[in-house]
Amino acid sequence: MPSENRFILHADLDCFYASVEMRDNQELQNKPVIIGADPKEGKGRGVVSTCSYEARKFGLHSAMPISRAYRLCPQGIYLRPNFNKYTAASKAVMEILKSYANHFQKIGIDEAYLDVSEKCESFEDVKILATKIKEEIKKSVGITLSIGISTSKSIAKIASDENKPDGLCIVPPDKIEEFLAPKNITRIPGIGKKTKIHFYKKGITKIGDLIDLPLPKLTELFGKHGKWIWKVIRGQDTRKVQELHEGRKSISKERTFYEDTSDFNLVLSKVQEINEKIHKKLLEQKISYKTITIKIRFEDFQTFTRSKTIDYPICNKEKVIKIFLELFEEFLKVNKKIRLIGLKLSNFERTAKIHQQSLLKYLYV
Ligand code: TTP
Ligand code: MG
Repeated sequence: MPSENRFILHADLDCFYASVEMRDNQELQNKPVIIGADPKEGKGRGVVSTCSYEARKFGLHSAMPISRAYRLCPQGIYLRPNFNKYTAASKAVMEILKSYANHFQKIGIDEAYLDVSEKCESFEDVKILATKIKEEIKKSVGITLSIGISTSKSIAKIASDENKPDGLCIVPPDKIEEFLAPKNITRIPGIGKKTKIHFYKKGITKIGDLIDLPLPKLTELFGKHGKWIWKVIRGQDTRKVQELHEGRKSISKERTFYEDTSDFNLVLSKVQEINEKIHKKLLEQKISYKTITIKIRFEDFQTFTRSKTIDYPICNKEKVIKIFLELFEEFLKVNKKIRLIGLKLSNFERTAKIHQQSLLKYLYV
């Protein structure tokens, strides 16, 4: 289906953990509620997991050291997380969201994409549907969420953040450029803290600075990022809404170093970073794998892959690192710098196929 004929929703719960706590204790409503480590009157270690919108007015946000949060907002109500409650609330929300979608994809504990192209004919239809979804979740789970709607996943995601909390933001194709222009480039998925520096150096900070650049110019400046950006800002991100396991046989990620390197610790830390990301997705979707493949590209572009297949499906990031080290060993003696490193996990099995509960626990350490 051409991307302009799709209707994609991105749903994201508002200050999720804090919302659940406020739902369960009326006294917390409209107060600065902070979920995270114990602040110990400013001496505590650890970070803020999330906080209510009241607390955000004091400058608090996720991942902020709890000691700093306490200094900024000593009158806040500081609570330890209660994950069982959040998991139950997430499950209830996801079931409702899924029931409204033609295609559904859960992302993490409080986010999901819905493709509703087969049940809606216009943005007006989608708006009615989104309003209904919001009402049902509020009524049966007791918390609010924000929904972004557009014709692609990336624009829907940016839109869900637009009018938080309890927001609804619709971006039809002819409004995409206008919607994106004033936003910082880091709102484009894939442009993180590190990549943004490359853009800033070229005087590009806002998405509007990119809109008039033709595709060849963008690829010349930013390589594969250029092509991706060009597509995203035109609403041409054609990624499907689908669970990871649907039609997918492997998951892989690779990283090119900013400068070719012979520092093994750097290589290993990149692999660990990739490994964490991949496992986050696999764990969410309860997928295990039997084959681990590594990819190495040297400074002269010579590229090698090495694989190992084990007898039983696992989902164990420590084991992957062990196998990586095993497979990498033969390259330790190569007297060339490394340009790229990659990791692929394949030969998938849905966890449901593994029957032994005790084994399951062992595999998901
Ligand atoms: P988010 O959706 O990023 O944040 P949020 O739902 O709290 O707030 P927003 O209204 O801006 O969407 O994350 C969902 C939950 O994940 C959040 O409630 C707590 C948890 N989380 C952490 O524990 N640490 C973190 O650094 C982040 C970002 C989230
Ligand atoms: Mg959220």
